[in-house]
Amino acid sequence: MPAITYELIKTCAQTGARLGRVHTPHGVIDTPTFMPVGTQATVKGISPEELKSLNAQIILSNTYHLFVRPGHELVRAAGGLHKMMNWDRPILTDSGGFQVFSLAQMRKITEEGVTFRSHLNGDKLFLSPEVATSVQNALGPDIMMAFDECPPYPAEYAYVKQSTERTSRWAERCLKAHARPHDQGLFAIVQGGMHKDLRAQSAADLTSLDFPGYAIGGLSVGESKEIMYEVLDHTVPLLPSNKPRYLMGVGSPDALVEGSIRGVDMFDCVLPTRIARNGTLMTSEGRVVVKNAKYAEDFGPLDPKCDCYACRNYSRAYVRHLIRADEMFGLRLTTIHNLHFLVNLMSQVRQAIRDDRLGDFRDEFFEAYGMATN
Ligand code: PRF
Ligand code: ZN
Repeated sequence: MPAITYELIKTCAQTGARLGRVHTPHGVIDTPTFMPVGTQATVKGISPEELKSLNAQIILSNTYHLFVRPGHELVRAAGGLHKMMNWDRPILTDSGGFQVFSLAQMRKITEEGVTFRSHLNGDKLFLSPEVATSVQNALGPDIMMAFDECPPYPAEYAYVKQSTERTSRWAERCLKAHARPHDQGLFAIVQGGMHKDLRAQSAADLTSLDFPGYAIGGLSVGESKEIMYEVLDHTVPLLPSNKPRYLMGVGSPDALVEGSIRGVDMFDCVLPTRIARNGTLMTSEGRVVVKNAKYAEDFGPLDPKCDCYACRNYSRAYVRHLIRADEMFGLRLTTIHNLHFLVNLMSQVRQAIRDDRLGDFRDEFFEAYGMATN
């Protein structure tokens, strides 16, 4: 048995959405799913018990960050990521192939890999398909990602073409370097920018190799939502239907629904946790900037339709006060609420697929949430 398998339960008759399960060494993930991001082996401010009580089934962490600090050998010595952070449900790690391009300084890309300086102390470091794979073997997530390059947007066609071809060669090197295929699944990442022929070539290259799952990278990098959905419409059908499909770095509520409709099974994004830390809530009525003066005497819950720990116990007025007074509990409450909002949204999406009415659900949801606001 491979470490990761996908079980299709049903397809929504109204859309193309898939209801399924991803089986991992640390348990089952109901899909479509949203994965909270714990970049540095912690979802900022939230304990594993709290993540469980808001029904998170899998979290994401980052090779780049853990490689730079505290180092993968330290995580290995601690018994792996699950043990070190006391999280016994599935974990996925990104490969560093995105963060090294967005965070590191003085990058130099060659066929061999990427030389860069740490964003923390300027140390000279090197990541390659082999290094990113062995680092992820040491960290021990259930799902690890191939080392890729996410080209910037916009970029010249010729650049995207050579970068995408290199990402395919790198994926093959990751597969060869992977030392734990029996208990860790390695997913490939389809690139190709906004170009349909390059997406098709990338998908053909990668699906000719036997990965247990496929991600779509290189989206949500500054293009419009229309372009992103067009590329998704074109790319998802090129992926095998018996493997999970993961849309990387996408997590606005409307994109979770639109992505699910197009057949995506997994999503991750820092958006809910990042905006929570600047005092913004995702609610059933759209975004609420709870820091604003108009909530000073609002003694209702953060979201009237939510039953999370924060909404059951605390008011907008109290949370606004905590944030203005720089009390960390305020940011913990907004983070708990926003994560619950997206995890719960995906559970509603799964129910709508079960009921063959995800198209209707989308219309109702956008009507209440406001599509343009994210
Ligand atoms: N590649 C990797 N991680 C990613 C992306 C990618 O293209 C994206 C793009 N939205 C987010 N995270 N490895
Ligand atoms: Zn809530």
